[in-house]
Amino acid sequence: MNTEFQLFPDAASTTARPVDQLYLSLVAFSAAMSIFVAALVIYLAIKYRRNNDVDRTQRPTHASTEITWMLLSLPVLVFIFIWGAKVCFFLLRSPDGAMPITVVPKQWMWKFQHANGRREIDTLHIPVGQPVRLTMVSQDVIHSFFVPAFRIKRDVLPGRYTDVWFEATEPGQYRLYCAEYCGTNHSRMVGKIVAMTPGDFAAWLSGASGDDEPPQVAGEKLFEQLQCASCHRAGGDAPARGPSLEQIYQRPQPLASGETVVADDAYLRESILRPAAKVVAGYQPIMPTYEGQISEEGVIQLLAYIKSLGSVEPAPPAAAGTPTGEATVPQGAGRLEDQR
Ligand SMILES: [Cu+2]
Repeated sequence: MNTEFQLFPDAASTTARPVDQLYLSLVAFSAAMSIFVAALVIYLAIKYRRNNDVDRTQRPTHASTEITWMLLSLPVLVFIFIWGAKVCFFLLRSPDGAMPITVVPKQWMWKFQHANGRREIDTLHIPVGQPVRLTMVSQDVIHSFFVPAFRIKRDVLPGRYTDVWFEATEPGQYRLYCAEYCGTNHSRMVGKIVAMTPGDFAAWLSGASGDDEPPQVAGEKLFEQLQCASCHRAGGDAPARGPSLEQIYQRPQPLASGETVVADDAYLRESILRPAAKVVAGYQPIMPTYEGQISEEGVIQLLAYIKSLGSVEPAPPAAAGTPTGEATVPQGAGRLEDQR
């Protein structure tokens, strides 16, 4: 972390280069255009000033001037659009196998949890050379996760999961900011990212304390404590009052409304907090709401437990030969482990 003045922040992630190239090219292009237009204005103003003896008979029409400008600028702007879209998709799509970390900020701190349960506040340790994917949801108002050295910024919203990924390239410490005004101490909602070599990171991660339960273990306890199993038990003799949660993750669910919804994080979260919103076909809307009774971290733990009960992988793109929408081989328990 460099405290002296820098025109540009460090460039310490794989996203920094493409973002900088695009940004600096746009700045250079805009500067060149501004200088060109300004120079033209000055030149023509002097040349065609009143009483100057010049040929004024060849006046271009407005239409021809505008069509020329459009034809000249169109390819340039389309080129910039395609370039920008490429960088945008690169930033939005996290690579497979990215290391999962959950982020639940609140006024005014950043709370992180690693897949093995290790928790941190306002400091996030990560390995260099490995993509990291943050799943984020706010406990209160809108915050924004901003690491200038990585050139990433993503809003963190209450009530909705957002994610962001990055891959650090240089060990070191980098500033983390909240980039959305979130109340009195917003300006103090800062932290740091500590990028470590993979060896150092593995050693650091294994230093989890006794309180740092893996989310799926904490989730299973919460599941029992809230007595979810009394309706959502697997098997059993009497017909269950709620659908079984075995291998439910990413499985298409037929709804009472006739629609079908994939049981992803957003759907499972909604079904815990607002069970009546999307009731599975064949069941009564009798589940009570858990809104206000479970924290966002609790919901994430429950989701981790539900995922550990197995999942169906989302259907691969059509090119893979599997018809879209058809579920593929269920993954055994421990999907979280697989992702590590
Ligand atoms: Cu904030």
